[in-house]
Amino acid sequence: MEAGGRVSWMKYGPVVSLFVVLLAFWFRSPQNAVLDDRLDTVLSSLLRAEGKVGVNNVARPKVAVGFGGCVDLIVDGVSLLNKIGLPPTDQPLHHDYIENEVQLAQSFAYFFAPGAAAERFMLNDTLFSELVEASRDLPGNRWAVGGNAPVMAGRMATEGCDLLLGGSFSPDFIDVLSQHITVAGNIVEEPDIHLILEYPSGASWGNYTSRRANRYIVHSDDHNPYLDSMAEFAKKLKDFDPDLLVVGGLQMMDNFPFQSGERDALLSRLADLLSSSSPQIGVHFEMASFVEESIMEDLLHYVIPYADSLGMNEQELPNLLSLLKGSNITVLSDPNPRVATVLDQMREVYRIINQRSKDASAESDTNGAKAKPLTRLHVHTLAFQAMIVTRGSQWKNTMSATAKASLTANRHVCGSNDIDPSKARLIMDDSFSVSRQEGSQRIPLQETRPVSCWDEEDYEICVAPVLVCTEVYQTAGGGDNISAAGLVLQI
Ligand SMILES: *[C@@H]1O[C@H](CO)[C@@H](O)[C@H](O)[C@H]1NC(C)=O
Ligand SMILES: *[C@@H]1O[C@H](CO)[C@@H](O)[C@H](O)[C@H]1NC(C)=O
Ligand SMILES: *[C@@H]1O[C@H](CO)[C@@H](O)[C@H](O)[C@H]1NC(C)=O
Ligand SMILES: CC(=O)N[C@H]1CO[C@H](CO)[C@@H](O)[C@@H]1O
Repeated sequence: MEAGGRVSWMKYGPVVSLFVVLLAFWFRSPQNAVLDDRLDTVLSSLLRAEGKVGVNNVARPKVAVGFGGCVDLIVDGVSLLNKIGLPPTDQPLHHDYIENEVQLAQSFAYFFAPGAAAERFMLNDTLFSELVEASRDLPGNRWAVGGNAPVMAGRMATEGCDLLLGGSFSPDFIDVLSQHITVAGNIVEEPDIHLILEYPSGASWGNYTSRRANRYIVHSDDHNPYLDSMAEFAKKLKDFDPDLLVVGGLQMMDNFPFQSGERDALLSRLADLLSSSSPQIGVHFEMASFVEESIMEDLLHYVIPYADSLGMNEQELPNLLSLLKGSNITVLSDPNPRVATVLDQMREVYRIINQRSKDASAESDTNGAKAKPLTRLHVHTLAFQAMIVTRGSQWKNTMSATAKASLTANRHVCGSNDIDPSKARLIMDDSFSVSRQEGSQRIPLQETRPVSCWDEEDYEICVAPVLVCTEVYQTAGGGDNISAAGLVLQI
């Protein structure tokens, strides 16, 4: 009986397979098939848009990037908290900096549930060391080169640029950097470590479930807050003669216990460096998670006036705007904002900064330091990339740069250069409104031309959907990779 049974199965095998295949087709809803086709078309169209222009590989563009860097220790956030036996708190709370375990639990819970990116200084060395020790032998942990400046430099080196990187690193750290990166700074024995608590979408910690994948970062730096590579960097800058100067990593100064007047002096030196660079050299400033109001005020005074270009995420944009409008900083904003909301905020930031720059030039044309107009604003969100670029400014290829930024978002988060459409999802709507103002135009998302660009006032706006990665490898460093990838096509 048994043998006969097997024979008949073998005989009917092909028929059964065919039946299974048909069944699969039957169950694959037409809606899913349409979605898959749509995703494939968006992907191939984005790749085409990205490939329209290349980086000049013969005369490699030269980019100087500061400041600092660290070694990232990347772990699963919930596993780490469980390992150190930190119970979920019933009180999610915002803290400017972290002093003890209870504050860590409250602060983590505050950002974990909405899935918002956050980064906090840990004032308690003992607790920080304990967390690092616990992370060292946590299964699945990873070490990586971290910090805004090294990550942006790394991405730009990969894309075909030569780099001058301002930071004080250990010899081991320098060894793993690309050969196209020259370091300007001091040699230090122990690099600063940043602890990256990653979590996927839908992760749970106690009663909390994360609404999207993201990370919570804690650091307790000794070197980075002092921008101690700045003097070396400034010295080498002239000979290096860059096409673009990029500044990031200043959030390491946020809530750091400086002596009085110390931070001011550092930022004032940075302002001198930026304002004394040749006006033809574009300056890009990459924002980050700032919570200390006074340092944000300092940025408005010492850094932003000398930047031609700004890069930031959906949390940092409303924070900056709120401050520009004279209100308090915003600690937590919608992690999945609509296109119209983001564009309105971008227009306002662009308008206010340019107004301030005009006012400043009118006032102080006698004594040196000229404020520059803002000519480029790039906002990266989970669902889409958006750029505002002044018409006739030095920034080229905005459409392709927006496409490249969007593709880089998927590549980084999925951890693979080749984009697999089966691990991607479009979460941007089928069409978006260009503003929240009533009667605003709606722009349909066209699969064959996914990057929408149009003119307004004195600038062009481009918006590209992101093929959101569904199998997250890493979110930390995403903004830096994305911003850097967008910049390389625009120099
Ligand atoms: C989790 O939720 C339950 C029921 O809503 C509640 O009794 C409990 O106190 C909560 N625990 C925490 C840690 O918030
Ligand atoms: C710092 O952390 C350690 C270890 O968690 C803790 O014992 C100590 O009380 C903390 N210090 C402060 C000032 O909270
Ligand atoms: C805004 O900041 C001021 C000064 O730090 C503070 O007193 C006030 O409570 C804050 N307002 C809000 C709404 O957070
Ligand atoms: C996907 C991707 O390219 N991610 C990169 C982001 O930047 C760091 C530093 O340059 C790289 O190591 C990652 O591979």
